[in-house]
Amino acid sequence: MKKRVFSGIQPTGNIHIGNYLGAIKQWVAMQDRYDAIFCIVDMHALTSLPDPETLKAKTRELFALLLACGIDHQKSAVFVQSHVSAHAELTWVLNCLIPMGWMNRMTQFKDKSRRQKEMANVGLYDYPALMAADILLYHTDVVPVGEDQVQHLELTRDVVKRFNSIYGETFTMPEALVPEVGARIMGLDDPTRKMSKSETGAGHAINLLDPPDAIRAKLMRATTDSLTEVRFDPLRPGIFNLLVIYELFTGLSRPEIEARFEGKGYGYLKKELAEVVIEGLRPVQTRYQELTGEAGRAEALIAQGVSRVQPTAEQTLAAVKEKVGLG
Ligand code: ATP
Ligand code: LTN
Repeated sequence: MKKRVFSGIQPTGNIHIGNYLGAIKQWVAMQDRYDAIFCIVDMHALTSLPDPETLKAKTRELFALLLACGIDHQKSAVFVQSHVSAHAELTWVLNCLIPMGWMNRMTQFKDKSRRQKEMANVGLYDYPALMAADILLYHTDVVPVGEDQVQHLELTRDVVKRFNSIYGETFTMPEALVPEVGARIMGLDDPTRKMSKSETGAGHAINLLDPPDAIRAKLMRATTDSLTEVRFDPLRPGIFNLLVIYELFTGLSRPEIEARFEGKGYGYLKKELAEVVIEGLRPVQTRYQELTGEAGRAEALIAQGVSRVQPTAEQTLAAVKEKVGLG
């Protein structure tokens, strides 16, 4: 039997090459070896109270983009979190089991709530419990995530230990899988901060649906330094980031890349990189147009995704309710 992989992505903002290189590409590569489920976590996105129309539109856009990036609907299940109500229901049970002390340690909540103070919502605080429910409903073995999510995975593992020790063996113990290269693509305007969907600066991120001219313009403006040598040097974050993007799009080795740019300036690298990124994204953009161009096609695939995962989610939830005495 293949191991179960589960991961999630929020339908907020525009999907960028950081999401693609750091997450989606890994997911695509995993679908043959694993029994994979990918979830568009719209209930997690609700914690930032997006405009309702935008949330709905972004959920559909992201669904089509995941398929356009190469997630194969025949091999993997892709679905929308809020379409399976077991996620919310299991979250409540987990809420009653998770000590506040565990939640109070979550650095993502501390970071995200700092600016909002008392106005930070309870959903944002409870975000890790919903994430644990996502993972545990499907008996997940492996969870591919970025470094920033490892603490949430640790909490999920603690929940498994606690639940299983109180109520008997119920949940599968999941493991995080953090990619090495590309774990963190940095912002083009500020290479000391990770490329992020919630940063809105025009030159910050390359989005998967950006037209070629926008990609060229953003890369030409990317922040570098005042040196000239093109080398993989982590102490020069701007040029390092551009080289990592080049590496991930071309699959070339670092010595090969350094040899290719020997004696050439930053401008040359940026021009070459723009063409590599444009060519790399072209098939994704073409498939996206095909999928969304046909009325009703994406909606039908969304419904199919739900029907594939719902039975497992409901079975797990029923077992949990039985164990804790609900019903
Ligand atoms: P935000 O920064 O607005 O919270 P995000 O861009 O981090 O959003 P998520 O939906 O939180 O996006 O993450 C989706 C996936 O993309 C996760 O697996 C995450 O680790 C990965 N990811 C996000 N940003 C980057 C990045 N800059 N480099 C590599 N991977 C990233
Ligand atoms: N919190 C994650 C998204 C997410 C997720 C999950 C990832 C929600 N539920 C379950 C893996 C498994 C993020 O912000 N990247």
